[in-house]
Amino acid sequence: MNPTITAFERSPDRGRGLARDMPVRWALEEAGQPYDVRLLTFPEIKQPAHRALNPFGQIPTYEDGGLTLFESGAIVLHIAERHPGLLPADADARARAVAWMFAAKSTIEPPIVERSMAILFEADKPWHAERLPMLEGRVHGRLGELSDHLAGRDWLDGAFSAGDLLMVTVLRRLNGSGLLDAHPNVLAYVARGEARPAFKRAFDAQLAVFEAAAS
Ligand code: GTB
Repeated sequence: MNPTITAFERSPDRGRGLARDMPVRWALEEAGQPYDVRLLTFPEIKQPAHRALNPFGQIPTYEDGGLTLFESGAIVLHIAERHPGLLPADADARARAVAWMFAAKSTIEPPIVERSMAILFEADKPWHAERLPMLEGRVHGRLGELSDHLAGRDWLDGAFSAGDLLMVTVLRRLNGSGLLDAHPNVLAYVARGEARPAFKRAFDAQLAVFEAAAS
């Protein structure tokens, strides 16, 4: 039996691959692991049946045999631990790759999400125009540090790993914002991630879902 993941029937990102089923799909594609997808509406993810899988009523979830997981980072780690190619064999290198997974989700993602939330939900507030440059300054701060680290490197630590997969996924939220343009190392890094055949397969799969719902 294939593992089953959940995703939005009609993603609010309109097929741009920004919802959090994307890193899970990408990891499964890198692993060469076929998977099934259960598509859900927004009301359905708030029903008890889905909350039994994810208490927060969110996608993605992952079910494989008796195991149910939520949190995209934990799901990617689980896939990476069970398939070759996403974590190094050497124990120290593996620990560093996991550190980069945490860095993506807990150091880089928060300022990016805070900026997105401000644009989505606070644009009508009188203080929005004053607050936005501060939020963008925080994003630039992290991107600058990441850019320094990426100088002369293709990936965060040696070969492509689950750390890169999560980092590229998080950074893609800035596509189209113009913020990455000031950080050419980061821009090139995201493009390297997006050029991977497994990324393209995952992207096409989620886009096909959105197109089917829109037609
Ligand atoms: N920490 C969790 C994880 O990483 O799995 C967060 C999961 C999450 O935020 N899921 C969202 C969800 O289910 C869908 S992806 N939300 C419903 C809810 O919380 O009630 C979120 C998303 C959608 C669109 C964009 N975008 O357009 O950029 C980005 C992210």
